[in-house]
Amino acid sequence: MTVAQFSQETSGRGEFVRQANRFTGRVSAASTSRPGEGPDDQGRWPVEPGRYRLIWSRACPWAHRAVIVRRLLGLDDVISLGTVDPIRDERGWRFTLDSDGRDPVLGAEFLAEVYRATDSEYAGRVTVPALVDTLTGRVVTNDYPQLTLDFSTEWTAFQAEGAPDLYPEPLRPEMDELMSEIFTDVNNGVYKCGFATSQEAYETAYRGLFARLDALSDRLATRRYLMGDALTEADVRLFTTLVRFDAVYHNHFKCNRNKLTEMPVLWEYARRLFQTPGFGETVDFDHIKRHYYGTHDAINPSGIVPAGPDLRGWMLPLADR
Ligand SMILES: N[C@@H](CCC(=O)N[C@@H](CS)C(=O)NCC(=O)O)C(=O)O
Repeated sequence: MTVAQFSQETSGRGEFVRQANRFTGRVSAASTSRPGEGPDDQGRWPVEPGRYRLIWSRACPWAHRAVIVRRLLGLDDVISLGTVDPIRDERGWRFTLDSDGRDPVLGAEFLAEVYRATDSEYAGRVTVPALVDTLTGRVVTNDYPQLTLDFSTEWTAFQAEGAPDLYPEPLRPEMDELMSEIFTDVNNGVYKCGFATSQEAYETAYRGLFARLDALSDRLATRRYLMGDALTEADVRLFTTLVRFDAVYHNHFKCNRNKLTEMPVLWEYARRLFQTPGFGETVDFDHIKRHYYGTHDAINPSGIVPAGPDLRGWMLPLADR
């Protein structure tokens, strides 16, 4: 019998069906709440520098996305950052990287404490990223796709001067469609390959993944970035999967038609992003590898972390373009 990594998120046909995001609060420039207050009557939390804390794992692609966007927009001093240990124990994400094993701002040892303080009935997986209100110690949101768009659109008053517009209004319809395809086939596609418990579900996800990567490669053959000449959130979203591809997904999740290094357009594109400020310095291959290989016991029961691949290629010079 095949054992699912997440049985509650596995369909009768062996497909991985990701849980919904439980907390969907939004910090909004339109909130009528005053500083220090909770959400207004429309559920909007006030934009307030220094108030919210982003909790991430350096291993997690969904959380990594938020950290890159935060950095590109110059919000590092506005929204603080807490980092969990890449290895979860049976109580979930831990703050063991902090000196006394507690997040210095939230005082919690486990992220699960923060989730429980927000919803004592919460029974799903406790996930990163999570944006936490430091005044009440409650989760505002773990809705990772909306979180980063809100960093771009709601926090403009606190962004660095000259910060890029990562979600330009005229491009939104096309970007939304593209990001949805990237989510389904690539970001979540690698998980659907890795966590499938039937051959058919795996092969369907595998075909979808590589067909989409081929299409993205064609698109990028004539453009510097997915939406043209300027970097957008679509690039951030694709990058966090590409940067994990050879180190983890190719082997651990059986996404092995090709390595990223064997797809020339995507490899050049991913390296270009890696070498762009805001990207490479937020990548931690050690955390990435230890997390995936060390915590998915259903698909890697030994917990052995592969020694490879050789990662020096990420800093290879780029083609003139
Ligand atoms: N919030 C989303 C995505 C975020 C997510 O899956 N994060 C992973 C790390 S990459 C996580 O926190 N997993 C905790 C767990 O599996 O217990 C979800 O619930 O599926």
